[in-house]
This record gives sequence, C-alpha cells and structure tokens, in this order.
Amino acid sequence: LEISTFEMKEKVEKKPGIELKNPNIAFDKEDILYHLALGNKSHDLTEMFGDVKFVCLGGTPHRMERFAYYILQEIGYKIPPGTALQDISTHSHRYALFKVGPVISVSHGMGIPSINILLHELIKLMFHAGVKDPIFFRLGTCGGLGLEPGTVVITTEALNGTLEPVHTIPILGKKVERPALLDKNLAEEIINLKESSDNFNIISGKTVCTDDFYEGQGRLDGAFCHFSEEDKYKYLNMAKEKGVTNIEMESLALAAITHHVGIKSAVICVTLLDRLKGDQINQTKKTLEEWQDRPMVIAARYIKKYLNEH
Ligand code: R2B
Ligand code: URA
Repeated sequence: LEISTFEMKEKVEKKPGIELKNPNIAFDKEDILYHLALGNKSHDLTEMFGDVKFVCLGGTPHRMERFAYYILQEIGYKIPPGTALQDISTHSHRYALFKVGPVISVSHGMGIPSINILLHELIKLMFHAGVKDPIFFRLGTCGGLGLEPGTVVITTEALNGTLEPVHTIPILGKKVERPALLDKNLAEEIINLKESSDNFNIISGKTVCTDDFYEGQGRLDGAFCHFSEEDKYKYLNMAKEKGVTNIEMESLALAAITHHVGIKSAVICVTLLDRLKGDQINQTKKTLEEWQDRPMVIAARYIKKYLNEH
C-alpha cells in the first residue's frame, strides 16, 4: 500500500480517550467541527459528549431522529415531559445529530464523501470529549443479491466497485489506499442477536460500496446506460459468487476510516429490493419505513445488552 508521509508520523496527543493520528489537533488549540456546528472552544465537548459509547449513523435526518426517540424508549432514558430531543447540529444545516445518554444518532447523507467528512468530525469529537473505545454503527438501506427484500445484512467485509476491500482516496495528488476492515467479532455478536420471533431474516455477507446509485450499481434505469442487461447480470452474479450479499454507498469509508483510527464498527443494512430481479424500489412508503426500522431494532438490542452487562 502506498502511504503518504504525514500519515507515518507518530501520534502525539494522548488522553484517556481515543488517540488521533494528527499532531496538528490538540486539546488546547481551537478546533472547529464545521459541519457539526460544534467546536472545542465554543462548547464543552467533554461535558456534552463525554459519556458517549455508541455512535449510530444513518442516511437521513428523519430516520436518525426516529432512531433517537426509539433508543430513548428502549434504554429507558427520560426527557422532561413536553420537551423534544434537539438536533445539536441544526445550525450547520448539513447533518442532524441527536444524543440520548450514551448514544449519538446522526445522519450521514448519501455516499462516501458525505460520510467521510462526518467521520473525521465525529472522531475528533470523540477525541475532544475524551471518549474511550466508542462503537460506530451504520444503520442503512441497500440492494440485496438474491435475498428476500426486507432482509437485514450484517457486513463482514466492505468492497469497492472493483470488488476489492480497499478504500482509495487521492491525497496531495497521490492515491492512498486503506484497507476497509470491519470488526469480525462485533459482526458475529450482532448476528447472534437474531431472535426466533423476528419476522425477518438476518444474514451476513460481503457488501459492495459504490460511488453511484445508478451506473455504479449496474442499474439499467439511470438517465443514461451504456451496458446491456446481460452485462448487468454478469457483474451482479459474479459478485454474488464471490460472497457479495448487498450493495450500498457508505460501508467502505466507514470500514476504512474506523479501522485506520482503531475504532470498532459494524454495518447493519436492510435490503429494499432484490437486484437480481430489478432496479426500481417500488414498495409502499409504509413498507419501506417498517423495513428501515429493522437495523435499528438490531442495533438497539446490541446497545441494551451492552448497557446491561457494563
Ligand atoms: C443506501 O441508500 C442510499 C441510496 O439510495 C445510499 O446512501 C445508500 O448507501
Ligand atoms: N441503497 C443503495 O445504495 N442501493 C440500493 O439498491 C438500495 C438502497
């Protein structure tokens, strides 16, 4: 792997919480988390976020607000009657971030660039708040390969569009490659949370992560398409044979970045359609909403179990 030189400099800052691999960021120096509308001088980040253990990321502000209220109820947390949870990042107009006790619920937008920026700022937030060993979850949606729509998939390995477990980013004019590795034990623990009364399947498999929803995922229904239906199925079937179960747009960055900084993470996604049967998502809004609750139910189970045991 080609690693740029400044990445090889040793880490300098230490605190009981996570370490940053960046000598330019220090507690006593102003650091503005611009896209979260937070800063280490303008806010007491330790006071606000020092008790965080779980950072749950999902695509939309609406879904992550729903998750915040759901987890509130699940972990028996209370807010004063008549009050509402606040979007702490509301002034950024970029992401929506809620906090319920030890849980952050935050929207990441669509695609790697959006989650990438957010991850830098969330990791710095963990650093400034002195949080030790946080666990990051992506609760998302995806397209399945040969799976009953509504299936929950736990990612074992994130692959790029050429089916390699590598996240490539151009930095200072050079391509830097980072392994997109997820915590295997965490993925297994999550799979084991399946209950016989669940009305959906939970499986694990490799996840392809693309920079595009249409051509990038081999869809025939974009504004343009320069490959045949046969080409599409050749690619999807080849991916399936290599153990790919689903396709989405953020797992590669989450896996690579959290691995790079030594944070445990997992990707829990629900399939909205079977890509071996079509490209369009044609379920009702109600069904889609119900399905999107499934990764949240699984994450809440993990969080509750963890909090009971610690
Ligand atoms: C899943 O759904 C979004 C595209 O519709 C994208 O953010 C993803 O990973
Ligand atoms: N999200 C994706 O990225 N792809 C799908 O097919 C469905 C949801």
